[in-house]
Amino acid sequence: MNAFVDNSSIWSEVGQARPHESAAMHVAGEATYTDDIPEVQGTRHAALGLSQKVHALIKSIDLDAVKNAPGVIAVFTAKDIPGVNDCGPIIHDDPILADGKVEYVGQPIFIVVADSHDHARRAARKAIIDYEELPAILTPQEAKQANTFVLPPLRLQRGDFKRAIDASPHRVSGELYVGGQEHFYLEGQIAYVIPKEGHCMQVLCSTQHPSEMQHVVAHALGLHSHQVVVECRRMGGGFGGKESQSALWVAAAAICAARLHRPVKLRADRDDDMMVSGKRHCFHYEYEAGYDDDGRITAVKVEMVLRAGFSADLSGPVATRAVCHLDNAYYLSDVDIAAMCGKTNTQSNTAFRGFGGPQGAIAIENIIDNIARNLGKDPLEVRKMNFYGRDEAEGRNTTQYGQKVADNIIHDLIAELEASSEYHQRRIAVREFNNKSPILKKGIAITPVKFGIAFNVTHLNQAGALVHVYGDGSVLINHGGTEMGQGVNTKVAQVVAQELGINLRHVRCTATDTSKVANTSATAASTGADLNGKAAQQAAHSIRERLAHFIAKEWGVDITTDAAAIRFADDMVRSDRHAIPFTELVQKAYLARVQLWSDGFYATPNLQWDAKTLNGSPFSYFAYGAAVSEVIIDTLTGEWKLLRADLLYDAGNSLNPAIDIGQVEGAFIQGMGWLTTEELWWNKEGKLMTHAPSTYKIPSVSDCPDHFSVKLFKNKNSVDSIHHSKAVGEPPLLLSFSVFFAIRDAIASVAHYTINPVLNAPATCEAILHAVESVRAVNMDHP
Ligand code: MTE
Ligand code: LUZ
Ligand code: MOS
Repeated sequence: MNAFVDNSSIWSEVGQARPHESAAMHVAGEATYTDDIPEVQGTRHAALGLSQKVHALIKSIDLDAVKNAPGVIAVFTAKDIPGVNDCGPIIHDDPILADGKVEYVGQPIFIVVADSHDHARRAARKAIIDYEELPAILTPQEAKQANTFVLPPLRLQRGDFKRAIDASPHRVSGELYVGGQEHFYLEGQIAYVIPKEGHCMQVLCSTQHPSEMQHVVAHALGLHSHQVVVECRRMGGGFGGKESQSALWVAAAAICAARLHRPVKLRADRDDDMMVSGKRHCFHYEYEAGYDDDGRITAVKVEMVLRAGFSADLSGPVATRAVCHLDNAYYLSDVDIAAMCGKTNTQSNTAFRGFGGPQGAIAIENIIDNIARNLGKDPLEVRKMNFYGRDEAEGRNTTQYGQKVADNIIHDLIAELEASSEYHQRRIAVREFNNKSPILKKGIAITPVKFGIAFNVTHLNQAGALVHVYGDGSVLINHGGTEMGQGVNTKVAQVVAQELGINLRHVRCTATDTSKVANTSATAASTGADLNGKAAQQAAHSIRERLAHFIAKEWGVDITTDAAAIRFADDMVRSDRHAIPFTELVQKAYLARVQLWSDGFYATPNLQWDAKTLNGSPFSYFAYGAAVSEVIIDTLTGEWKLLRADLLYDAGNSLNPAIDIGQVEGAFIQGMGWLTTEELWWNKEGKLMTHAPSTYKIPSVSDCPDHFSVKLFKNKNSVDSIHHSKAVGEPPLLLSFSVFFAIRDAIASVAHYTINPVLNAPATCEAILHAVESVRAVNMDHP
């Protein structure tokens, strides 16, 4: 292939603030989700029968009442699965249907198929199951106590923690608990499976990982991968919850379809979805850190235990990312970090926006917040002091896992935000307000983000694409990424339009389809546009090359010496002396039998990781950001409000600033929900009681602050990412730390900032009130 020709000086589809490719269809209700696909005649509907016990042996299952319920066609249990009873993504410890034993309330035991969704759901409740109950473990702390883990513990040490802590002038130690989070995608889990000739299966489903769904169905049915086609047009949100955990629903529907030779749809209603599926891991931390008089950290030890749930799922890579994000934006010289995946009798926790990164980074932010208050300093000052160095000469540029921080822009980014948000003036104003206001108290905090981009499992960093140019000049792209609202299709289409020098309106992306691009990775780790953008660019580049060679010959232009002699821009193709509309060139090329479609492939270069020693350079680059949040709390009720938020995010050369700003806003508000109002609560019997919006409170539009400023930092990715952009999907979720620490700042004002409030996440109104009262009590004891 010839050298890459950059046409960005004459054409710019990339970098434009284009609306999401489906925006008009979204608002018109025209966009097709899995449940909107017209049903094939004879379609049956499935529902899952769920465990009522948290941990028990199944003595007997009486399904007579289920079978005799109105509309019921069949009932299937584990023994009816034609292939392997497993849907685990890495370790095979995830039964599709419980076999002899249940390990959480909500675990599927059987599938009932009926003539309607309603009949299936009603029938599913009629089973009589005899259990022999076993002792259960619900919290990560209990799991650690009992020494029960789903995977071996991880430990990363650098330097000499013991020596460093002994030599530290000051120390801080304590515990922290940060709760989990329900994904609350608007579209629940769903799968629609249609049997085809030769035992083949067509699977239409809502998933971030069509290739994994293909494997799961093949294994469960004893088929080859080439007999299973998985298609996903779009999701109504995934947020990590449809990376591995769409598998159960897909497998269950496929088992029914195979056994009945009928199309079967399984659509989870909200309560079942929340009872069955895994969530963000909650974390419990024990920490000890040393620091000097200025607040510079000299030693850190953190032991994290996460609630994995009953099986491994993605807990291993989540724990690894937590370990690799404990540093956030800070250089930590001597560290001892441990992460343990506690096995609990709860839903199997999974990927959720940030994938352990937020849980790792919040631990160090909490330590820094404590250090600042202990020293009576502005936490921003302590944060800055601990940042990675600007350049290698300072010797403060290597992460605890050995990767060089080569492009550290956090100093400049924070400086810009500090100025534009008037942080210092407002911090003074907050303190003045608090002096005069006995009941309502304000708080402010500024927090940074550094987030590693790439799957931390190296081989997953690959993608493929297929680009077709049709005779009329219109372009159709199929790539391995999936659309969940994040705009990957818009961005990939912009990349292809850029490459071919044509208007975006001529380019469209199809549904993701395992029969078009094979062996794809999940759309996850924020790499969707990075990976699939590069693959599609390569495919489009091949087509452009062929067209350029063809027309150069026609025109008698020599492109072997000057690759830029043929230029693609503005729906035209030009040389110094000729011009032809792109469409006309395509027609000419077709008649001359030039191949007008191409594949493309991309594998992220320069990644290296040793999973045993937790050492290497697992990330392609780092994305940065920072946020300032100002809150007000009511010290009599614990109620609070976010008054103002100023966000600055480094999207590199943004592929689409409109979409990126939307991603930053959404991630921030989603993170704020995680750290404040969203509380998962299991009762003593181990039943999740917060399994509907009535009891589980996600943020609403009215929770957005009146003053909400979201800006992109002017930067260009120093590595050769797609058009030097940076990923945006997950990292801005960590910007919500500023809300949590602003609340903590407001609480601390009650004792004139002399006491570190004990505050876990989520900081619900109750938790805030409790923390205020505890701080007041301590203040009274030691005036
Ligand atoms: N944005 C929307 N609207 N819906 C989603 O489900 N998922 C997030 C993020 N932004 C999500 C989203 C998560 S968890 C990831 S990993 C990325 O999008 C995945 O897409 P990308 O890699 O194309 O950014
Ligand atoms: N690693 C990662 C992963 O960093 N993010 C992910 O989403 C992921 N998923 C599966 C395996 N490793
Ligand atoms: Mo996102 S948690 O990597 O799907």
